[in-house]
Amino acid sequence: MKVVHTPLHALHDGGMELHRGELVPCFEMPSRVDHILGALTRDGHAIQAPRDHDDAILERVHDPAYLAFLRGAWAEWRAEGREGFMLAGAFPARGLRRDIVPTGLHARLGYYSFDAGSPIVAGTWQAARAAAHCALTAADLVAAGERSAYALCRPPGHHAGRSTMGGYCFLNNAALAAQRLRDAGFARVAILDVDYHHGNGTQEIFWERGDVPFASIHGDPNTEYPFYLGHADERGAGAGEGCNHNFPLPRGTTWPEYEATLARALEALAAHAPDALVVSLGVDVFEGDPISQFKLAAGDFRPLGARTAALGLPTVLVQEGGYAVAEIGENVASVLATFA
Ligand code: Q9C
Ligand code: ZN
Repeated sequence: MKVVHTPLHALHDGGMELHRGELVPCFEMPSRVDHILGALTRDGHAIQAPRDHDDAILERVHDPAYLAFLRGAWAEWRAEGREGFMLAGAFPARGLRRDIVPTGLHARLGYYSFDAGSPIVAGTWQAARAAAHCALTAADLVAAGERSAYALCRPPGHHAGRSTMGGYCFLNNAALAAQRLRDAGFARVAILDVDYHHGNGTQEIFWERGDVPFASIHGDPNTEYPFYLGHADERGAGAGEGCNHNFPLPRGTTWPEYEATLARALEALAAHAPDALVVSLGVDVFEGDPISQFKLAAGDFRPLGARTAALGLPTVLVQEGGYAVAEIGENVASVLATFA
């Protein structure tokens, strides 16, 4: 399978995140990519660089003012004499105004964030932009006739909404890939999100659209991040009514339960008769993941991939989470092997 990768991801190295009341080193770290690249190179996949895209293409999915904020945030931070990393500390929750985009930098940081776990550093914009280019390039490869392609995206993307960052995500790589496939002529593009965490950003972006059905299998938001979206009763609205499919599962879920749910998710997507598929491939469902609570074994990633590949659709796989760094390469390689 063709793999799209660039070393520019390493420009984003977040530093610290607020994790349950404690500042800890970021789980989402550059070495994740080294392990994935190592395993995929060993397996003989062809690695290629992304094509550079104009920033205007990002506006197919994201709010221009949000993009301008991300692009300039670090320079503004430095102009205030600050260093280190940017983390939001206040958010426009219930009872507070969201109709005014504030002028101050820290006010805007909170306005555009939904958590305090996604630091912005000097290279964040460049890295996020490069990750988006990986996803767009993988979509272009599939549009040009490849059966499948894999975008080694970092930072990840599925928590990023139209104008919201969070969950280590800034630009929604999977949403950009899906939109790119739509723009290339695929009439309906399904998105399957198997990351442990609900793909709240992707759901939000396509909520009112009938052309990009979305299914997500994830930890129950009652106890699992991102907490405030991802329940089974969220079905989409307007033209997208009935096109959103959430499958929350309890902590401790193992393969038999997961497999049955995956079958239901794939069936739900197939009912929309999609012409192409985007997979938000988080491997944080692995039992050794340090921040997630499902119990899939390393050997479960092959059948996970095989069931998904059996849909028989042109497929773009986009890397999302996975924080058991030593095992992440093997787990991703197992999924990709089934698409070959
Ligand atoms: N600060 C993805 O897997 N952090 N994002 C939870 C610890 C957020 C995971 C609390 C986890 C986000 C792409
Ligand atoms: Zn995740």
